Amino acid sequence: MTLAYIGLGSNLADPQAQISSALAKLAQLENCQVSQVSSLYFSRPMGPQDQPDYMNAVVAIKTSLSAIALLDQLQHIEQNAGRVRKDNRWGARVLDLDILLFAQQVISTERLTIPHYGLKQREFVLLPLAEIAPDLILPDGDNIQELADQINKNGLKIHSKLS
Ligand code: ROI
Repeated sequence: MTLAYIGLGSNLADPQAQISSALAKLAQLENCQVSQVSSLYFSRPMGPQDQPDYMNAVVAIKTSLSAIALLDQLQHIEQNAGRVRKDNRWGARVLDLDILLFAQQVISTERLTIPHYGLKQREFVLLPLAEIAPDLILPDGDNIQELADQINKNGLKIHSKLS
């Protein structure tokens, strides 16, 4: 089994409901077991500011899937939530599910960049990740808690517990 971390984000169509429902779907995936869930956070949009605030969370899963098979499953969940993948790379979205880390693997292909390219620059990823995995060390040797302590929180706040 591989320990992987997944980032969840939404700023459209009832973000809190989107994230809880995505979590339920993750828990139902075959070959996946959700082992830890962060709090649900409010965050300011990164990118264009003329979009609603986001809700973000991070979960740890144990899976026997390969990284690419996991990505297929996550994209399936996104599509069922009504996510349209088009030219809105920095725009509002109903649901975003990103593989942040896949054990200590480093993957760089057309479909996958792991660790996630924005991990170290995004307070809405680092803080929830440090909440559930403070001792985590990235493949490049950086310590999650230290990165989380150093980043500008940009108004990030805990909204509620997820479970
Ligand atoms: N901003 C925040 N706060 N949270 C996100 O999940 C998020 N996702 C994105 C972009 C548009 C970069 N901004 C975000 O994809």
